[in-house]
Parts: sequence; structure tokens; C-alpha cells
Amino acid sequence: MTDVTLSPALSEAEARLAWLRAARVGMFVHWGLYAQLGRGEWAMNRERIPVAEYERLADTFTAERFDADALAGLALELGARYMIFTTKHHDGYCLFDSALTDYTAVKRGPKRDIVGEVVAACRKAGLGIALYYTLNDWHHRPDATDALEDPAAHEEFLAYVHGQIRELLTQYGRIDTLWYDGWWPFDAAGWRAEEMNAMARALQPHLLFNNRNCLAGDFATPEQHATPVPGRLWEANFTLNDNWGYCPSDTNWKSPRQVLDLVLAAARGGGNVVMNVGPRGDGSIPEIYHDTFGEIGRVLRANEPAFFTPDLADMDWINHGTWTVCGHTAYLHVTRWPGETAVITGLECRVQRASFLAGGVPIAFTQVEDKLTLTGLPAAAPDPLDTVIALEMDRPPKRYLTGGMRIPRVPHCQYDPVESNMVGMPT
Ligand code: H79
Repeated sequence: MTDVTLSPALSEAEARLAWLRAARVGMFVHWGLYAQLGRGEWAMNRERIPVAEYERLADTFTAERFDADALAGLALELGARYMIFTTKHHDGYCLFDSALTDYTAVKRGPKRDIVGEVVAACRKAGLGIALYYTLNDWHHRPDATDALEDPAAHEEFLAYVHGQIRELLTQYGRIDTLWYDGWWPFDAAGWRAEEMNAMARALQPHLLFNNRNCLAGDFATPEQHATPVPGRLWEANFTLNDNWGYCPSDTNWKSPRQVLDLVLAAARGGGNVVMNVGPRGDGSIPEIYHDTFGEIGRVLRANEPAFFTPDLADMDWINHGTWTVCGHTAYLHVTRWPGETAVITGLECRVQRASFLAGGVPIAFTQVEDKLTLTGLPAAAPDPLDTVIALEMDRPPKRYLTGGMRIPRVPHCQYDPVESNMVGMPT
């Protein structure tokens, strides 16, 4: 049998992917003409705004308060290691300089190369750079499906899309990731996606691709959910409210606790999480992003090893929160502070040392068989969002799946997840 881990092609792909695997957190930015309408990034489509009418938004798009350095600063506040920026969303307006259209921020509107500014700011801040580029385009080809019956139109559209990808990868120096979106009018053959990726990688050999041009790419992109994809790097992307583009009526903001839970889900399951920011039409950033992202970044910075873990964590059923795992250490993320005593049961490993990760102060404990009791803890949570306790074990941390109520001598059903109806469950 061939050992695939030794295949040079695979190790080359893994080497390319290493920085993204280690990054854990990214920040998405959705900004374009739609931000002026303030009804999300799909307004043109959902409201059937005619192209000629929508286009006029380019003339009032001044970017007066758009500051790429402020955006990069926000990413650092979040603890993000990279930024994904919308160079063009489905509305077709390009925030980069393109020789293939006049519908760009350089020629119409602010008369600035916004993508150039963002790339420079990310580079200065030490952030990885991912360029979001939608293939579908409601401006250039409002109904792309008609191209399927018109080979010449299809060719013209593909030349436009491939040509713009070439521009993005030649005009701004090193780009780390190409983040496709808007694949649905065509399949991989319809986009000539193999050729697209080959051209892109020839231009920038280290470049990573997502999976949204109908090819597998280097990583999966679950949208608005953090479902691990076994055996692959996955990067889950989320809005902070329910819209990617600016939408002031949408006040369904996630709390810092909810965002932290997403980061923890990623850290437990070998994935990344990307949080979106939707600046206002003038480019300014609503304060709530600073407030929420700042809380997350504070916790990440204080507990780095507990979030940048390479190992998958097992069963998540701990009274006081959850854990992440690195080698023989379990990082107990206490998100529900129990007071002076904390109990964890079901351990199939022995604790050798317990301490607060931030500051390193040791914690007294006893362990009887599977049951660990931490004592002498402060009455109130040192950090109410997440206090991390490092538990150093004698082997890789493992818990029994039923949470340690008992170690059964006979097989029985697992309690998580409970089926909606109990049909098929062992009795
Ligand atoms: O940029 C953000 C969204 O605007 C974009 N991806 C994130 C990062 C996105 N665009 N579309 N989608 C996500 C999924 C939309 C799918 C559907 Fe449809 C829209 C299903 C039904 C309407 C398009 C048209 C696909 C099928 C029919």
C-alpha cells in the first residue's frame, strides 16, 4: 500500500496550506455600492433594480471615510491573522483597477484603487491577504444562463472573468488566497475552472483556492455554520448580524459569547472561522464591530495556545464550557464559571498538573478514577467570557462519551445527539 502522506504532491499542498491551517481566525469585509443602500449585498437582485439605475450608485460612492488601515486595525483587534476582501461582489462593481471595464472604483466614484489600499494595509499589519472575487456578475452578464445558449457570449464572459482574475494576481504583488464565489450559473466546465486555477497558480505558485468555482480547491467554505469537514481544512464564514453588506435595520447582532463559541467550534474541529464586517456606504465602520471583535481578540491574545491547537477535541459535554486539545494538554475553556469548585467526570486520562493558562498560577485538584475536582478557585470568573484552565494529562486527553455517569460493561446508545424521535434507538 502506498503511504499517501509521503507523496511529494500532497506534502507540497500541505506546505502551501500550513499558514491557513494555523491562522484559525480571519476577518471578511463586504463593501461595495450596495453599502450605500443599506439593505444588504443582494439588494440589486432582490429588489430587481435595473442595471442602469443601480450603476448610478457608482457616482455617489465617495469612499470618504474608507480607511484601509482602520480595517486592518479592526482585524488585529479581532485577533484575525488574515483578511478576505470583496474585490467585486455579485453587483459587478470592481473595487480594483481593471482594464476590462469602466465600472471600477478607479474610474467611477472615489477614483481610488481600494483593493490596492487594502492589500497595502494588510501587508503593513502582517495580515494574510485573501481576495474575494465573484464569478457571477449581475452587471456584466445579468443573466449568465443565457450564455449557455450563446457560445460567443459565453466566451466573452469567460474572457472577462479569467482576465480579471489575472489582473488581481498581477497588479498587487503577493496574494495568499483567491476566494471565489457566485458559481451557480455554470459548472466547473462552464467556468473553465481547471484552466482558471492553473492560470492563477502559474502567476502565484503559493496561492490557495477556496472551493467555490466548482472545484474542490484547498479548503471547504461552510457559510453561516461551523460544521467540520472531515479530513480537510474548513473555513466557516459568518456575519455578525444576518447580512454581509451594511444593513442598519438588521440588529440581530451576535454577542461576544456567540462569536467566541464559533471560534471554539473551529478550534475544536480543525477549522477556521471568519467574521464579517460590513462598513457603511462612506466606508466608516459601525462601532459594534470594535466592541464585539475587541472582546474576542482580548480572549485570544490572553490564551493563545488554547485557540491555536492543531489537535481535534473529543466529546463536548462539560458542565462549565468546553475544551480544546494540544498533545497531552486539555485547555478547559470555562465559559460558565462554577464558583470555587469545578468537577469534570468521564476522564480516561490522569491529570498531572492544573493551572490558569493566563498567568500560570497552579490550581489544586483531586482525581478519583474518572472524576476530577478542581478546588480553591475564585468565587467569580477571572474572565467571564472565557477563563482557560490548562490540564496536563499523562496521555492525549479523552473523555468517555456519556460524560462519566458510568462506564458501561455493555454497549448502549450514545446520548448525543438525541434523535428527534427515538425510532431505531436501542432499548
Ligand atoms: O458574499 C456573501 C453572500 O452574498 C454570498 N456568499 C457570502 C460570502 C452568497 N451569495 N449567494 N449565496 C451566498 C448563496 C445563495 C444561494 C441562493 Fe440561489 C440564492 C439560493 C437561492 C438564491 C443562486 C440562485 C443560487 C441558487 C439560485
